[in-house]
Amino acid sequence: MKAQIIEDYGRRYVVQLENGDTHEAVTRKKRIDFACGDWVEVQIVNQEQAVIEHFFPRQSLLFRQDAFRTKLIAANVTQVGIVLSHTPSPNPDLIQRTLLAANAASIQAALIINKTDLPDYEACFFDEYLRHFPVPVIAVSAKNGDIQVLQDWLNGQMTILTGQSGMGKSTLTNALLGEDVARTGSISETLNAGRHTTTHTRLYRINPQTTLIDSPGLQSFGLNHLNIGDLLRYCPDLHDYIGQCRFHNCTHRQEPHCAIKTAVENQQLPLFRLQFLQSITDEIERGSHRIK
Ligand SMILES: Nc1nc2c(ncn2[C@@H]2O[C@H](COP(=O)(O)OP(=O)(O)O)[C@@H](O)[C@H]2O)c(=O)[nH]1
Ligand SMILES: [Mg+2]
Ligand SMILES: [Zn+2]
Repeated sequence: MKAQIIEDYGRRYVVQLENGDTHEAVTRKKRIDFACGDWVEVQIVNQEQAVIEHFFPRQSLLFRQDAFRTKLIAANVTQVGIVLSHTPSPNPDLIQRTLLAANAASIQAALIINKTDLPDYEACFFDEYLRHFPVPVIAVSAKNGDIQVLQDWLNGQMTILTGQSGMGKSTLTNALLGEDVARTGSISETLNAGRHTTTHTRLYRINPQTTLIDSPGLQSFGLNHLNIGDLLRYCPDLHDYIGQCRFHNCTHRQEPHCAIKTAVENQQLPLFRLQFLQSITDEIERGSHRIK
């Protein structure tokens, strides 16, 4: 029987059949290459349980990979919404990694600034930063129900909300669904950080054409699966520099005739993009040495 994975707990899943029934599901032989959003073939065990046999071809796959393992984030999504807020403050490295991974997976992205009800919410975002990326920037307040712009962006799409814990992904999910289904957590003010409350990835249907996936907070986003020579292709703002460095696998550090460094020197490109490229290039290099 065909079903969709609507909850992913790592090794256990919840699947939904086409008639709407849900079952807890496990895989055979400890397979973990399934993700929330996957369409799968299942064998029904009883009213509560099922076994996942295999997945059907995917429209997209968002995943991350550090030196040790690959983690599937979601399958078949058409959009990634990166949720940011004033408190906790956003991590620019994580944002850039998520944007790059989304591009590498041919998934469109937007930056969603939540908590616009907070005073001086704009203060933590340097304008230059938000304006730099050629993606929509959507400002909302889950608390005030000021979410119309986000609703419009989501409509007809299958979207995953990602980002650090405490940004308001689950509160937005509840606001969009009009009911409290996703668990949310309050911010620890002394630590200036959100507590982990969403422990697994879960898919919700907003209307028959619109699907939303809420995910646990991300702290890191490994990009070890990518090739250094492909990185610029996955950054629309850097397309002009493809093939412009002298070395195809330029690490944008010591090499002569580095187009990225020159662009930064000439103030055509912000320094944070060079630093970002250097850091992921180093990381991918370290990963490749380890495997060889
Ligand atoms: N002021 C304000 N607080 C919000 C807003 N959205 C979420 N929060 C709070 O931020 C905290 C973390 O929210 P949560 O949805 O659990 O974040 P998640 O970890 O990204 O899912 C909770 O205390 C929420 O009440 C908002 O629009 N405005
Ligand atoms: Mg959450
Ligand atoms: Zn270079």
